[in-house]
Amino acid sequence: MLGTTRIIQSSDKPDLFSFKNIRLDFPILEEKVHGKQLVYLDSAATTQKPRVVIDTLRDYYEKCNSNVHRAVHYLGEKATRGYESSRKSIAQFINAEDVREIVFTRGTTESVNLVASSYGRTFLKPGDEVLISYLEHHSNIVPWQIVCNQTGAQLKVAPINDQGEIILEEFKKLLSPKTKIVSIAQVSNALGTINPLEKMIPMAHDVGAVVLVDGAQAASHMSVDVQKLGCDFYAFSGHKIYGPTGIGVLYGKAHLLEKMPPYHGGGEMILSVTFEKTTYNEIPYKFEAGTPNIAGAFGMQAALKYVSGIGLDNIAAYESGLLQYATLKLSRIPGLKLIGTAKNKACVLSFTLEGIHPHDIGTILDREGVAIRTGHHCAMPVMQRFGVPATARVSLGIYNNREDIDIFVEALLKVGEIFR
Ligand code: 7TS
Repeated sequence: MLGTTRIIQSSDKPDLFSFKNIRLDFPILEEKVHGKQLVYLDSAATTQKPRVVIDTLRDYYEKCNSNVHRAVHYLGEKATRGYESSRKSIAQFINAEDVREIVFTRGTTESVNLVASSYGRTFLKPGDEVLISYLEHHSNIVPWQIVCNQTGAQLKVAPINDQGEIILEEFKKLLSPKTKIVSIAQVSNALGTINPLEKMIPMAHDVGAVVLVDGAQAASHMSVDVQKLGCDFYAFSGHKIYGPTGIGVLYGKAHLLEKMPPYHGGGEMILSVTFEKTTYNEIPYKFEAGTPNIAGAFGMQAALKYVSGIGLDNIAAYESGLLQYATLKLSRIPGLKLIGTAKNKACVLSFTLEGIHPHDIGTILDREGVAIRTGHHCAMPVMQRFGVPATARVSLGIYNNREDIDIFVEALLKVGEIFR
């Protein structure tokens, strides 16, 4: 159900979706902040939730709440059916070949840690290498540092250019038969760069490495087809795709998941337990110890249905127009420097304003009702690469429009006036 959104039909663009009414699906956008209408420009941190997701969560607790995979009673079966139906929707959403390839996690961070701990600790040995890039979020850096320390493998980092793009020749040079794992974001959260995975994944496979894609910032902005990408693992979070917090996904090719040991031990992930020997459950349950976030899985399914109803290609086209508009408006502001000007970018605008600390920008904008993020965006190496301690970051979602950008730019001009 798409709430109040509407499809407009016109002869030349038959299926173009109207984004005009989408914001009406998001109750939080009615909120006033310091007496001003909220303008939410922090969707890279977390997206707001459409009513259909909120209603699904309430319905779940009012009509369905029960534990999964264990009870024969009505509610237990209903909860299990819904939970597994969500898994199926996720498999379809990213075009996984097999529903068993979808592991529920708490989010991207847990998905990366799962692969680093389980696959990494099992298969990495001294002399092996793990390759990441300068663009990565801390959650795609630190788990690899931990596992490298534990196994004696070495962490290699592909550099980026002044536009914030991975330098492909350098990436290629760092690949060798020693490279066992390549882990790369599809979209950078700090800069918005969309990485050319269609080139990078085959290069990594050529040397025999497995590839994990951190899709945290990608899945809500573009259609994802894991079979077409050819990645071995793909991680994303429910809360960044208009779904609830505390639920996420690890996609893994079945033959890899099958040879990986469990990540957590406990209930659900076993077939039989004696003190002498435990037999593990099949994939994906082997990786889902304990009571999972059942309501989250229901909410995530609702969110995926919602964005699929709009169409990921429509979303990508709409947001690309917004990004162009915002980039043009920001380029006219004196003293403003965009950090991250890749040719291929998603809806993220990181910037500095000469002589003004990003936190001051964020605080003053907040008084105007405009929510942006300031800081290092959990991507400190990116800040170091560009020689700044922090940036101000605007990140857009499907509910944003040109008016939001106009209000933001006007508020930003006020910041300039206050400080100059
Ligand atoms: N990878 C990327 C590229 C991210 O942007 C984030 C979160 C994560 C991983 C971790 O996702 P989580 O859902 O497990 O927390 N990024 C941000 C951000 O840009 N601002 O707040 C969180």
